[in-house]
Amino acid sequence: MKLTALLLAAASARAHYTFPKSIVGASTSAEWETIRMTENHFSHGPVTDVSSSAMTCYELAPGTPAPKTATVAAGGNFTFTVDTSVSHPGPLHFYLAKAPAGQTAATFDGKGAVWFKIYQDGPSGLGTSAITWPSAGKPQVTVQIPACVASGEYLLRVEHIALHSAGSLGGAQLYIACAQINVTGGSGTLNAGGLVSFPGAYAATDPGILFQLYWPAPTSYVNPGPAPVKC
Ligand SMILES: *[C@@H]1O[C@H](CO)[C@@H](O)[C@H](O)[C@H]1NC(C)=O
Ligand SMILES: *[C@@H]1O[C@H](CO)[C@@H](O)[C@H](O)[C@H]1NC(C)=O
Ligand SMILES: [Cu+2]
Repeated sequence: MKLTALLLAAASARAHYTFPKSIVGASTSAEWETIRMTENHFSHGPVTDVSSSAMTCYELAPGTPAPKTATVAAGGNFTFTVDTSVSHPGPLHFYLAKAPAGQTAATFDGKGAVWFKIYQDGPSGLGTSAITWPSAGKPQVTVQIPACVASGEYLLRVEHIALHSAGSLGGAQLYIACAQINVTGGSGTLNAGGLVSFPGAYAATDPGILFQLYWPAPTSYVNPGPAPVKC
């Protein structure tokens, strides 16, 4: 009995994931070197309350920055490694928030209406029993930093929403982390428009959060949050 419970706990911990390292060009960081250590760095467990303060960056110790800020060219790619892989089905999102004047990526807490979405994806196989998202099984996830953002320091927030249990309220599992980045060579022409806050941008009843993945086979999926910005 006890052994079964332990094995089940171990199996479910393996099914969860974190985003511990960054890769920019040829440079791979150490774990939690450019990414703020998350509360689930050991358990790998998700955020399930979209109104919780953990929705910002899921930090283990808010106020403690990552040791380094990664430099990335606007228009270039930023990769988060996944420990060990995106093992649940659901959408991948990336958001940026610019550090306000007088602050750096290291000092910025990401609170308030500061975030804009730069990427979201949708599923294939809607209406069938084989709905899949592009990130399924990936050991790393990559986003292109828009060429039109202003140069400067930002928090880059990765969010994967696992939908396998999302058919009941509070069942969606959100896997979140924030990297500290320094964007260089941005044109600064982007008007990001209505910025959103985390927590705040999502409600537990949003159709992309409270979502029945299996039967009857869903024929559409609406990503929560704002539309991604376009250059
Ligand atoms: C940047 O990332 C995108 C999306 O993952 C990928 O398609 C593209 O090949 C990457 N570009 C480079 C130069 O790595
Ligand atoms: C960010 O990049 C700018 C331009 O290259 C540089 O002057 C600045 O020192 C960098 N800041 C950090 C924290 O890396
Ligand atoms: Cu899991």
